[in-house]
Amino acid sequence: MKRFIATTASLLLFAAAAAPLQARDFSKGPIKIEQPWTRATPGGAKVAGGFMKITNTGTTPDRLVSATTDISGVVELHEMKMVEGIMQMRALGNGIELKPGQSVDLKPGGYHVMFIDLKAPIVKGKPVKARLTFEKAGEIEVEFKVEPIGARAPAGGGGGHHKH
Ligand SMILES: [Cu+2]
Repeated sequence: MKRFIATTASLLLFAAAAAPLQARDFSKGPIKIEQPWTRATPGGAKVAGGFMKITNTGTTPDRLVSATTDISGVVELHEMKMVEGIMQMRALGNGIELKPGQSVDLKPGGYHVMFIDLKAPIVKGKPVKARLTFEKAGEIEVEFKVEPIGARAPAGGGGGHHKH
């Protein structure tokens, strides 16, 4: 019994030590980007969504204005919204505003980055590199971790239950 408990404890310790390595966070100036993730795409798919949490830790407003990547011809900033019972997606012509001290979640069913005209399928284990451009902070290079097809949240990072 003692041995069993010791083994369990060491496994838990291992899991706790391994967890921070999975979460990839990126930052530049006051802009902090947590856990960018996307999904593997089925063959022939031409679009994919990218998600992350962006925080403006500064005292002046900023704005995510655009993004680029090598894996798709176009990247747009989108919003998904229920309009009269119908889920609609629209391109955000003015980007995503980040007020001082504000965090914005890009997640399924809300704001997202849209990779359009994929040049190849997105596959698990091959992170997607992209550059996000902010009005004030400038360009930030990020890597989107690839979750399985149809995933609703990033794995291994607490499923979106961020500590505050
Ligand atoms: Cu979209």
